[in-house]
Amino acid sequence: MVSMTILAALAATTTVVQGHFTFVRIAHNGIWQHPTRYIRNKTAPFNETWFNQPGLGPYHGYNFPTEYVNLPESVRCGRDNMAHAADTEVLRVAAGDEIEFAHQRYEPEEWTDDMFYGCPEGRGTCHKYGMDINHPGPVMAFLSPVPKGVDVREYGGAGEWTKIYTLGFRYRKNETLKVDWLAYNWEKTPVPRFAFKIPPQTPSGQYLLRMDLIWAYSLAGGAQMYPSCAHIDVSGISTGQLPAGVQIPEIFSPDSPGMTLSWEMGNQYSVDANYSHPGGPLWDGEKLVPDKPVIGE
Ligand SMILES: *[C@@H]1O[C@H](CO)[C@@H](O)[C@H](O)[C@H]1NC(C)=O
Ligand SMILES: *[C@@H]1O[C@H](CO)[C@@H](O)[C@H](O)[C@H]1NC(C)=O
Ligand SMILES: *[C@@H]1O[C@H](CO)[C@@H](O)[C@H](O)[C@H]1NC(C)=O
Ligand SMILES: *[C@@H]1O[C@H](CO)[C@@H](O)[C@H](O)[C@H]1NC(C)=O
Ligand SMILES: [Cu+2]
Repeated sequence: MVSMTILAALAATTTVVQGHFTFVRIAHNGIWQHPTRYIRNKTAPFNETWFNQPGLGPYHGYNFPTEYVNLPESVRCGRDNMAHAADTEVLRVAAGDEIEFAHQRYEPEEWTDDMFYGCPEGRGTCHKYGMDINHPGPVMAFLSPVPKGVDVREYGGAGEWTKIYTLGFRYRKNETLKVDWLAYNWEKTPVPRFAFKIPPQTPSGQYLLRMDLIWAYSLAGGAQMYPSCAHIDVSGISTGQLPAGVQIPEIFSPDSPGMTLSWEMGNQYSVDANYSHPGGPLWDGEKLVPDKPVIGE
């Protein structure tokens, strides 16, 4: 915690980059779109409260985390996202199509084309620029159907959200650090791909597609979130509705599942009894299932 506080304080008072990250790029069926195309941009710098760190002042850069104490809009889709919603295009996809997100660790004024284009293995951002993920936690995606009569460019996400993807951890029984978060590449190897399918059973219609990494630790209320939302319009053969979802920010309150960890789990030594990933159950396209890790070898 101490080192995080110092890092955040540095980032708040200087123009240090790479403290955190934002999901800024989306691929549809393997085709990367330009950075922030189809994804609601954020306003930066933006001033809002920090939890438990009054010394930091209100300043938040583009890549800074969002906390439960922040505005509901910030927790849903990123700081001041509604100011950018009308300018964000809508990506047309078919139910069953593949989506991938990529993250960026530099602030927008530092972005260069070669951070994004021509990356090895067809990635959306290039690992050689230091695109690691420096926080342990699950990466998740959620869908929120746009209410009838409303356009996605006007919808803030106050309705329900259904989780469709979680990239959690591998349990390493024989290691000291047993909780090996898959996105967290402290060994500095390239991050795994954040790729998933829009479930084939997804009903036609417009949705907000929300991507996040949540770094929960043992300080209740201190969890860091990294939300970004894309506008999508799904064409499918299913009619009807998604199963009942959860509400944001409520599902990310400090006492909700997965949002406050024991010291041991926060430091990767063990898994808390009855641990579930945050954000409610996972929809597998047919039913909602508890989003719990598999604790095997
Ligand atoms: C997104 O927002 C950032 C920070 O406010 C800004 O620097 C950048 O130019 C914006 N990008 C687009 C495509 O509007
Ligand atoms: C935002 O917070 C920073 C740091 O505390 C301060 O310097 C700046 O004046 C504030 N800006 C606004 C618009 O309130
Ligand atoms: C873990 O340790 C046990 C006991 O020493 C051993 O039998 C098992 O093969 C090990 N598992 C792995 C994945 O290394
Ligand atoms: C375990 O978690 C589930 C859902 O997260 C909850 O409904 C249940 O009450 C919990 N059980 C215990 C023993 O805490
Ligand atoms: Cu960070």
